[in-house]
Amino acid sequence: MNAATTTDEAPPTHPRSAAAHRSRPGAVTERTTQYETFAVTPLTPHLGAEVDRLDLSQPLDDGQLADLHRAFADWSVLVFRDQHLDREAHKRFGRYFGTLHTHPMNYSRDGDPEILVVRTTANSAYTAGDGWHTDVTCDAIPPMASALYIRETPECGGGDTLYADMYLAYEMLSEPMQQMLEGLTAIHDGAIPYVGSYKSTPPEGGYPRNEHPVVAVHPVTGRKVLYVNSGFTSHIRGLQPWESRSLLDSLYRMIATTPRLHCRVEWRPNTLTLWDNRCTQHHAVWDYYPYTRSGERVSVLDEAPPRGVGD
Ligand SMILES: O=C(O)CCC(=O)C(=O)O
Repeated sequence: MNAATTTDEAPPTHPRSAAAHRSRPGAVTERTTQYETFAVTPLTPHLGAEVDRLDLSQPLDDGQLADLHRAFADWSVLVFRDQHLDREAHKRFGRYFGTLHTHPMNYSRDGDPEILVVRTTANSAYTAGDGWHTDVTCDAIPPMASALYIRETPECGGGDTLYADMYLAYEMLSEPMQQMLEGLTAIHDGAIPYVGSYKSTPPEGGYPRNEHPVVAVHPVTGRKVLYVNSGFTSHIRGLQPWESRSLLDSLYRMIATTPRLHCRVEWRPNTLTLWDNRCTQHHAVWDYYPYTRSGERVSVLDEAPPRGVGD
């Protein structure tokens, strides 16, 4: 078999035709997308957008909320600049999407259980999220969204967050691979990051450990997503350990090394970024040692566990 034959037989590298791409829900056809009450400027045509002129220090009205939910479904990652938020305003924003989540590592900490402090200094042993992951997928019902408000950025630059589009990751797989993964479930184990990476002492009974479909269906858009992540997923149920390891490692490598899947949020002080944990992964880049980056996160509980194809 020569190289040309191999290429001819391979499935297309882009999962959609240009026409299908442009006609999908929420597709970008212009540089700025106008909703009724605000405009957004995309970071890429498929993932991430900056929202223009929405002041989150004030309660939003019904029209703004409808647009916010629409834009969230369209872009998965929304960036709001120049926000001046106290904790109550930050939490009010989170509650537009549901009940606030308590992070499993907050069980032993003083302070507000709904607020996760994200602060890295020259004395930090690690920075939270410095690897590809989706938030807290070890929970039986993982948080559907997180909203991180960064007040302080490193004075010499760096500290961006990368996001990856899990709709597109699924769509870029070949059909036989999609079909195989759709029948599988995987175990997500909180001990991997919280004990393994962060050296935290687990609560009585240990950190949560739960099983979720490898391909999930987004409850709002109905689109399929690849739902395993290197932060939490330990193995795929029912496979030999070596089969599970090599399959997960291949998927993780694809997610980490395919820039087409990614968008990058460059933080400025007083930026809030909201992301959809049901269809994205993210990676906080710790490239700013010994400088300080600091903020707080709220996350929002989903209403139901991730749903598999055919559930
Ligand atoms: O600091 C960041 O940009 C993100 C931190 C993180 O990974 C998280 O909050 O889940």
